[in-house]
Amino acid sequence: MASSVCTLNELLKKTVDAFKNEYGIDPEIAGIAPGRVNLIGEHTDYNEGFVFPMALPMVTIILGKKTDFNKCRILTLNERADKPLKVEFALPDADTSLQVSKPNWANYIKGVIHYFEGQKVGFDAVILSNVPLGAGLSSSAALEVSMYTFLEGLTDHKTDSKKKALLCQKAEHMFAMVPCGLMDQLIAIYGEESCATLIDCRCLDITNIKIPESDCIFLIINSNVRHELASSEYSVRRQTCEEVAKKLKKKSLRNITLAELNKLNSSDAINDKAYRRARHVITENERTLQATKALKNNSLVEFGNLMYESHDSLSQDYEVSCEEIDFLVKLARESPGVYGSRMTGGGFGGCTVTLIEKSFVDSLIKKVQDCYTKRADFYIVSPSSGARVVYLNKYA
Ligand code: GAF
Repeated sequence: MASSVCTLNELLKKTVDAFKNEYGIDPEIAGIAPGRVNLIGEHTDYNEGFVFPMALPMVTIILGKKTDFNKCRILTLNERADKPLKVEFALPDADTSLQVSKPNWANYIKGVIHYFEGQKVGFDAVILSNVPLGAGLSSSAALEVSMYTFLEGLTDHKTDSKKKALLCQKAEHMFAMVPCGLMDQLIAIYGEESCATLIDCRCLDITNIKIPESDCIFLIINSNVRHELASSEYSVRRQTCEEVAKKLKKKSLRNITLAELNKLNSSDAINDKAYRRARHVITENERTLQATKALKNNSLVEFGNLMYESHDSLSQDYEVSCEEIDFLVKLARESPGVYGSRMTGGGFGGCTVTLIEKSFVDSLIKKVQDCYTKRADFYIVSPSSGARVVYLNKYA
């Protein structure tokens, strides 16, 4: 059976109760932001390319209340910890600034407070999330964007949405030391019910495309593996792409055609690995645009085939998949009712996303449970809304 995602109201209620229990008062404001699943367009965002994600019904909630002290007190009900975790730090003044320190999760929050455009205020808060952590479903951006949204609610300061995404990304670069692209922050803000979102990461054009009604759904399968090299290899991929673009005197791979890349390759100016990395990015951009058109035209067979091609390119050319994820995609590929399947997110573990006819979901789940030797989790997901502020009087 697929895990049922608890409703937003249930999650909010749980977070409100935890806040009252911890601080003995009622919370006033909640900032909410979703995780995401990327349907196609992987490792293209930091190459100024195209991505096509959708926001998930799973969200991170940060709720709380402004205080009169220059202090931030935060309790997180992290699903992986056996007991709630707390952090407390002073707000910076004219002579100090927030410092990166342990625990690491708090650095994402400190980074957002540091870059928040509005007035810095002290607060008490509780965080609760049902976005699976470290599973390639963008739990980090959900944390950053929910924090930023919470601060907007507390201070009545509204930042322009694209700027907000960029500031959250900067928080991740500078405080969590992760050189991520911008897809996750943008979709956490711009996600819309019933739609997947085409993002042009060069000019930040955002187009919500309605997913046509059909007998199919998107099924996420969490491999529950996360290989250690994920973060170091991400930086290496990014650097390789930048080097190839530089060799062709271009700002990014977005401006390079396959013919130009092949010419560079035949002059021996790049090695085979760099060639394959760049080929993935260039072809993935093409696939993403084709997939968007296919979805608009309700051509699910074409969309699914592009998902498979994307996976093969990520696995063979970009080399960011792993044995477990390749196995899950292969199982899906061999199963009836499946249109397409691929890894999603940064890679080296995490999740697959599969486009499948509703009536075949149970049999695929059963097959994975029988054949995959580790524990897998399953989520049937539909596209959901982006970040929002909730005023909590009715939950008090
Ligand atoms: C991670 C990054 F955070 C994104 O910016 C993106 O590059 C993705 O990996 C790969 O497409 O989620």
